[in-house]
Amino acid sequence: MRTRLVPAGFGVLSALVGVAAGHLVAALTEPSASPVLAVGSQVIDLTPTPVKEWAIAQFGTHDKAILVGSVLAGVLVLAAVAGVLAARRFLYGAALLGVLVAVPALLATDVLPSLVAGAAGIGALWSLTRTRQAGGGGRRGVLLAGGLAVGALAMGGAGRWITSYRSRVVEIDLPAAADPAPPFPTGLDDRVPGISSFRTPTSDFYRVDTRLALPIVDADGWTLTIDGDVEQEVSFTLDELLAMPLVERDITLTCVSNEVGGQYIGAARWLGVRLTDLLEQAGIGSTSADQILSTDVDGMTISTPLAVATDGRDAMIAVGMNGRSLTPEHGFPARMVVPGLYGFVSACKWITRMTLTTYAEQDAYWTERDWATDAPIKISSRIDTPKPLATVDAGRTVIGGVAWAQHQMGVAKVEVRIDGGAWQQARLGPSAGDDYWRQWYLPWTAEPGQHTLAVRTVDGEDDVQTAVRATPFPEGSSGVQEIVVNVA
Ligand SMILES: Nc1nc2c(c(=O)[nH]1)N[C@H]1C(S)=C(S)[C@@H](COP(=O)(O)O)O[C@H]1N2
Ligand SMILES: [Mo]
Repeated sequence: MRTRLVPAGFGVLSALVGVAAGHLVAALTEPSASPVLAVGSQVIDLTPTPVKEWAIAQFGTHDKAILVGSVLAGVLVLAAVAGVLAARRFLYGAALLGVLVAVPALLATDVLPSLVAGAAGIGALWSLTRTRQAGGGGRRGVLLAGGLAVGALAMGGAGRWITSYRSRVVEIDLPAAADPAPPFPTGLDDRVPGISSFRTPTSDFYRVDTRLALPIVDADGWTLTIDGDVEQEVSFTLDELLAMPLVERDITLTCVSNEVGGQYIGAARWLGVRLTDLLEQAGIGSTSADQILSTDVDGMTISTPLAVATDGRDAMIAVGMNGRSLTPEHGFPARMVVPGLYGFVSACKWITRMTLTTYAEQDAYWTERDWATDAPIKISSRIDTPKPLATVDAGRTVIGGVAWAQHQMGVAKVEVRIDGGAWQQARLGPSAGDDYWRQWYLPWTAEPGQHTLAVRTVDGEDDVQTAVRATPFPEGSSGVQEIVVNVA
């Protein structure tokens, strides 16, 4: 047993040296080409939709950390086997380690990190195996192993630091809006403790995308191209976009994966160029296209129904969020925002291209995976306070939260039901427009015992939030949130 434990450890250590070296090289070139991330990205793309939904539901925003951890664990187990093999026939072990590294090389956009990972890993395995076979199992072996472990830590740490440095927030000077939003009203933030803030701070804004590493986009070299079925292909640099008249709007973004009562929703003030102003320059007067196929810096695609995006709503290519440039997480330097459509069919981050085409001709990432193509955000509402299963002091308290009916003439009413009784009308916070969510609250004299609270929205067209449950796939969840609280 012990005789195998040491070579297995050599295998694991060699793989760590390789992975760390690959990570460092990727940090300097293309961070997403780091070997473990390249495999992880492929797993994300190949995972069937129901499994993805399950993972998002189980692990929430930790889904990616868990995925990367699992890939790394798998690599290390196989690397242990490679170490044991290498102790008998070095070539076999080296070959297995080579295969482990070859897989990411085939999947990544850039093979250099994988090649370096392979060379470093096999080199480490060779030196460890040889030192032991030369009878240097004692002090020299320990020194070598220690040195390699420190080296792996240093390379991995340096890679991390370089990546975060390169994807740091870059502030661009944003011109004032030609068409500003009205002054932002004071919400209920201070009056109803525990309620979502009326405007979501960028640092708290939910993040949903398929990426494991943030892209590194150089604002100076970035362009946005409009092509496909247009009169003339046009491209804009960031400076050219900023020189156009900018609109400023308060818009609530929602993810189709948001479960009833979920957290994948955020409300911000966006600054950008009207989508129709850009499309006009390309000329779409006589186009037969029915979709805008947006492409991001790495080729991720998002489709948007052309008719919806150009129906007069405030669709834009945004360059600013909450008064600053976009952060790397939220699409720097530019992204699409379309009020009323779920993010997966509208909100392409790190956008570089809009191709006018048809759904019959070209599929986007989610369309290929059978999600809806035209997906308006369903009206819904959420209880922020009290929290599910919370224990509340008996007496006067408040039930409060947010409700949304983007682009459906907004939220007209919010109703709360306590213990299956009649729906009672909640009080509404101020309005920041129909494309923005609304805060609400209901004073409540809580009697001791267990209580069930439910909430629903009525929109400006008198449509009532349905109680019929639907899963996020394929066009968004529905149902009424119901929570249980204890009053003591
Ligand atoms: N390039 C790119 N853009 C993307 C995505 C993505 O995976 N890649 N995800 C979309 C989805 S599903 C949503 S809900 C929104 C989320 O935007 P946020 O992360 O800024 O909240 O971005 C959209 N834009
Ligand atoms: Mo989403």
